[in-house]
Amino acid sequence: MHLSIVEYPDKKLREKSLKVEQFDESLHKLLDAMYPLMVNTNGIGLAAIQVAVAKQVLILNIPDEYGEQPKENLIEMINPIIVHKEGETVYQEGCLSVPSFYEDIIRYEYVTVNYQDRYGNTQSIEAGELLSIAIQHEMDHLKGLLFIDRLSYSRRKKFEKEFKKVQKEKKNAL
Ligand code: QAP
Ligand code: CO
Repeated sequence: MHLSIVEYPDKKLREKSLKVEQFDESLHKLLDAMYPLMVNTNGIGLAAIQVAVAKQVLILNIPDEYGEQPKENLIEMINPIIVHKEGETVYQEGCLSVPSFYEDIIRYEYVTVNYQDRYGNTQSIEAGELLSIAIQHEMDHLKGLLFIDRLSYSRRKKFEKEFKKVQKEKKNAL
């Protein structure tokens, strides 16, 4: 299965992802193809819509205390729902679909998420720190939202201006 990252401003990223009903081989093939793509592009989280598949599927691999991302730490979430949220935190987020841009985003500090694994079994996780932020960022993708949508009006304007400038520079370099 060949996958590539859909980048902003592609409208595909605005699609709402559909609930997964079939926990079959095609789901497993998708998950198995998303993992190497995420690792090879230096990602810590990836939603299926970022590879043009509008399904409620996301993967997370938060670096450990040594900055490593062993596959044992991979979390695969299907049909996630936030059932509890608490506190507020700010983190400078990036996104594989908005390469080279980083912005401070406000999120819940802790979340409890119910989801299904690749076999359709119900799971629950209580997350804090970077995992909590990553879950919320990836779940936004399932709703067609990007982290830049959470910027204030003036910060967003500034982002769009910078984005246009970088696009122009990239075009001129060709
Ligand atoms: C979402 O983001 C996230 O611009 C995952 O050039 C962000 O993996 C979760 C990346 C912040 C928690 C906190 C971005 C790689 C990776 C880039 C990513 C880039 C190369 C972003
Ligand atoms: Co993202």
